[in-house]
Amino acid sequence: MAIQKKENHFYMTNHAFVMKAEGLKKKLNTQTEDPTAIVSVEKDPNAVFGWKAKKIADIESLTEKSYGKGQSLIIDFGDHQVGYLTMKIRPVGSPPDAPLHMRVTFGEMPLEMGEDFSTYDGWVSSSWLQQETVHIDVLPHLLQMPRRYSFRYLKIEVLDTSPKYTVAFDEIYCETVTSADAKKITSLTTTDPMITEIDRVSIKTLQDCMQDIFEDGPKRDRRLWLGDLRLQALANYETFKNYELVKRCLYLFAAVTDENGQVSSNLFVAPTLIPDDTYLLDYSLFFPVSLYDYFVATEDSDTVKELWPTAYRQIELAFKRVNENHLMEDDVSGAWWCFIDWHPTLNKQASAHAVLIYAMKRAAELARAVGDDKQVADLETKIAQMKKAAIEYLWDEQQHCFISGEEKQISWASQIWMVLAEVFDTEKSRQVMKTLLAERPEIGPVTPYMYHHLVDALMLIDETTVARQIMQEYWGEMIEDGADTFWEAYDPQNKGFSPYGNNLFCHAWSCTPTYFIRKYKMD
Ligand code: RAM
Repeated sequence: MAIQKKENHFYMTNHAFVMKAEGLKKKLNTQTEDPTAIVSVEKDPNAVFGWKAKKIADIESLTEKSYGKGQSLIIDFGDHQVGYLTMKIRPVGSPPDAPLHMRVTFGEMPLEMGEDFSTYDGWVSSSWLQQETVHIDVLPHLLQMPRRYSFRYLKIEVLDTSPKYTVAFDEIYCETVTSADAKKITSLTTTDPMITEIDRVSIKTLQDCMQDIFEDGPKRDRRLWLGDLRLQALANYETFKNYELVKRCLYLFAAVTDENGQVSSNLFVAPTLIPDDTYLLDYSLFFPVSLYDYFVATEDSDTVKELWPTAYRQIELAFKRVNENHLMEDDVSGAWWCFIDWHPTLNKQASAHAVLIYAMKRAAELARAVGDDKQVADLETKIAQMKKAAIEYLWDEQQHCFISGEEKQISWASQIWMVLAEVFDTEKSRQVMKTLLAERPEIGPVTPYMYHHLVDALMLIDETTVARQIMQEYWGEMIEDGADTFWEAYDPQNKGFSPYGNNLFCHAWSCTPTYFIRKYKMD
């Protein structure tokens, strides 16, 4: 993937859309969460990330002990939290004759409590690691940390006090924030404990990512990405039903496009609304798809009417890559042109071709809703042409699978997306999935994002039992491996895999089992 710094990144702002999005911003729900235990962490070769936590004392004993130079403690909040931390710190001994100097580390998993952050050498910035050092001049002190953290564990290291005093912690709590309303969740009827647990963890994942916008991850990037938004919105319709938040995010994307009208793959919302200079073909196409899903969930035709031109434009722009044979052109420049999944050697041509068909189908429904018959007809012609091209150029009858790119790569992603695009009828698609699951090509899914599409494809062809089994195995294994919210990346064949050299745990795009469980009454 080539990450380029662009000197001139032009974009256009539709101020009316910005205002509309701002008008939909709501006060976040807050709650105070107390820690549950004092723990220690130790290396464990059997743990996915090499570390495990062990309770060493009840939280009630917190106030009994005081800490001096070189001493530390680890607090467990018992579950994943997103919010602001407060600590009541009291000096013990002589009057403090020097400031308190301490380091505070927040971690979603035990490994972040065990490993030394200074050794981090992944390619995303180390500034995302949640660690601060603070000096406190006057004690006792109520420390209210100004930044928002995403964590379950908290490590406090006393770097120095003075030989004459130590410090004790009388109270530690987290003020959590979310735009999700837990009261909206209805209970499941299942007696299957695994389904109940997968549903609960999915909802918690979604809840912790629902802030002013649908964030991709509450620890990093804390940003609105279209691919993530699409899946979060689907899970949200079945759970929290916060339709306004989806609407807000759709307006935000439509408000800032490049000079051609393309929506960015992701947005910054502070200090002001700014589109990132990364444009991805599939993510832009998920704008019409997300608008369609929103329409199905809400029947809000006013929003569809207003955002339809932006939605249609994404289809038009994607066509710049479609050649005279109605085939999506591959990109051989090495640029990051399309996402699909984080597999490092995945060829994206076939998947991109299929995503465009998938998006056009939804766009045709939107065109129908806004009453534009010409666009409906045009889209339907293009869908038919591209389906034909998929079979002609990307289908290998002998190997019974779709191929992609110059090297005719066979991947899970290509088969899954072609099934989702309904290039074949249900029966033939079923055969494609059967071959896929029997042959298990090497270029497999590496994130819950791709697993979502695998389960989705199986549901589409009514392979409910297999879909349920894969969902249970994949997300269930993550729970067994210690997930209290679902993670950004998880490859059961290569546990601990991370596209960045370090892992981001709680992550939006992994929250969709609750969507499947509730939408398809999998309980
Ligand atoms: C990651 C983000 C996001 C995803 C993109 C493609 O960095 O966390 O979830 O949509 O990449």
